[in-house]
Amino acid sequence: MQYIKVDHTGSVATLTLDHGAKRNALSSQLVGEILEALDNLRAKEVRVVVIRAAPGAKVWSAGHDVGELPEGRRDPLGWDDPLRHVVRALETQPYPIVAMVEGSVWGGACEFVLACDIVIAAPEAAFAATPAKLGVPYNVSGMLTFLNAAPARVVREMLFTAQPISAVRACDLGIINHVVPADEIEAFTYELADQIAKNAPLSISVMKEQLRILAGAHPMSPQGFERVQGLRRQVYDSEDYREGIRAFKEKRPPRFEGH
Ligand code: YXS
Repeated sequence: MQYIKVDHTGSVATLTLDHGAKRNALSSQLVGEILEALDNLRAKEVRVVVIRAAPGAKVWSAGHDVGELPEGRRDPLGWDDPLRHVVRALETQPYPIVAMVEGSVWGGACEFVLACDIVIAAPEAAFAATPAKLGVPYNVSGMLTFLNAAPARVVREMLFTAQPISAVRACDLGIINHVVPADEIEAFTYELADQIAKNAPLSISVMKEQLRILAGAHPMSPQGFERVQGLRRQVYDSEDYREGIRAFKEKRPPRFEGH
């Protein structure tokens, strides 16, 4: 494993995102390593997995690897996109996943964190949902992840402003579970993980799956889905989408024209 570290003591395991040079961007390689690690841990009858960045990281994850986004004419967040794979994997593991967040969380990494079962953050952490900053049309199941984690009005503010919200505000709103000082967050996180690990794993894994199924039980008519997909295609076929990607790569502010 080049971009993550896996530690496993007893029935609690830890995945540490460790690609600081790219701010733990969710590249296909980093995501592939996470998926492989989660599969291996399932076989080892782990009962809780903690996902964190390297101690003291200023950036937990910079989100989707922008370099791997298509430059137009293709859905950037289709079923087989790495971000979609890892969100589905987090939601379907038969054990709780606890995100321990130090540092800032950007774009698709916000969804990654919100797809975890429990989120514990240091006060300095912040969460920025940034599709609008790049001109990306977020996808339907991804929007549902946000709507299942936060009040719709807050989701709108996060998505429309693309500005970070603090861990304290996210906790006040019930979007994350706890804010714990950085020098106490490890002890707090593993004490909570141990509490989970002592309980009945079968009961917990079935309740997790029940909650996943219920959270996804939002009727959307075939016409509604097709309309959404048609609208999203207008976005990823737009000049603004291409400009957003180009501006990121050229390290300059984008100039969006609305088409
Ligand atoms: O220039 P080098 O080669 O050293 O690489 C730089 C950055 O290009 C790279 N990097 C990334 N590469 C690919 N994808 C990324 N998301 C990404 N973020 C960063 O990492 C190296 C160090 O970055 P640098 O110098 O900017 O670090 P910093 O400490 O000054 O600033 C850290 C950040 C996170 C504030 C800054 O890197 C940043 O704003 N990154 C982009 C955050 C973002 O907008 N993420 C959304 C990605 S798109 C996504 O998640 C979804 C598709 S969506 O848009 O729908 O939400």
